[in-house]
Amino acid sequence: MDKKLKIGITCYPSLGGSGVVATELGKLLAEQGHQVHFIANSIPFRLGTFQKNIFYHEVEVNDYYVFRYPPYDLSLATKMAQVAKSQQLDLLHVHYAVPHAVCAFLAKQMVGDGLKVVTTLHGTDITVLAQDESLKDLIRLAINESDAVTAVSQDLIRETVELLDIQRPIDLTYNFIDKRIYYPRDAASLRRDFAAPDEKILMHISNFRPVKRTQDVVEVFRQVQEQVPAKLLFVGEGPDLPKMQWKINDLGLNDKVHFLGKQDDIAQVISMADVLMLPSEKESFGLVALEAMACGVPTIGSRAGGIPELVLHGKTGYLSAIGDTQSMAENTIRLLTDDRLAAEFREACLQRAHHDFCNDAIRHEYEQIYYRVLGREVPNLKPVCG
Ligand code: GMT
Repeated sequence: MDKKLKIGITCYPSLGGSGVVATELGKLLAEQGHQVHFIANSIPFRLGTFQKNIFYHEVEVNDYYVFRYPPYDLSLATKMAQVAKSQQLDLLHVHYAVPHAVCAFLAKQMVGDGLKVVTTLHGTDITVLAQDESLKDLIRLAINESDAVTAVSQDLIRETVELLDIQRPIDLTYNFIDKRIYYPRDAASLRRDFAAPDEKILMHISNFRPVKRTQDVVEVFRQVQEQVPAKLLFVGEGPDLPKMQWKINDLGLNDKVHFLGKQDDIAQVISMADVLMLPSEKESFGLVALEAMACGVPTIGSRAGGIPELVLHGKTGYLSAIGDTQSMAENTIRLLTDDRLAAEFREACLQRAHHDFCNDAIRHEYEQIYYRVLGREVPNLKPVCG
């Protein structure tokens, strides 16, 4: 019997951790011989060049003039059902509950119970959107009707259960990194472009939304650079960018802060940094902290959401209460001024990232879930982790 699966994956294809995780998982599954069909409104940005066993189906939206808001969700649900039928998919794995889990539920109504649905909750689909009365009941329905639900941290499971009064089991499946991509790169020459030899580099990478508290990053940096020669590099783009620029200008820090924009090769960029700043208000996991950890860079962050499950306080970084910029600055200074401590943290980061969040092991966890919902025996697919 052919034990390989045909899997439809839907995610947000542009910048964002959930899209990155979904795309990297799809690539890993394809490497294992499964057929992976991405169903989305554009090609996921991390998909890269052609890879065997990967297919892409674009959702076309009907924008008939009576629609004030063209119904993307309905077109996506229909496309999911069409692809499921034409490609004989075993299951749909949807990332981010809104609207993807709801669309998968609709697709299943069209196709029949043979099509299984696995939903992965990533963060604000619960912590923000499930608080919205206009969406709450729909998200609860989509979660309850999925054949399996996974979440990327224990804290996200707790919040889902509490906010939506969910009784069904939710599997914990952490995010992962690919150690073929995320390892300490030689960044000496790139580093020289931004910092003098005696200067340290602080870095923040995100989509600059209010939950990221980028103003705290600037405030921490203001305190740090008064005691340690340093530069601050921002990577990404997003709605808070103008506010950040005003604050940097007001503080007279223009010559010490650089904006690099969106970057593709995050491992190369992170490898320049001495610390990653992640002072978020909400953060179900913090994929960027894992990417930094895998490159040997510790995180200075907040104790929001699932961050403490990833960043070990005093070992792979330092965590403080949300908004406590003074404590964050003190921790940063401690790490930047003690070379022995920094080397210990770097080693602990590499160990933890490459052993506890190995892509092969997490891919195997997802496969076990797939075979379970299909009621099939799990083939022997032992992960290979270093
Ligand atoms: O939930 C979001 O805000 C969007 C989502 C994304 O697509 O980037 O981010 C979430 O999912 C990531 C991947 O699982 C996690 O690493 C992020 O922590 C999480 N973001 C938040 O919880 C704010």
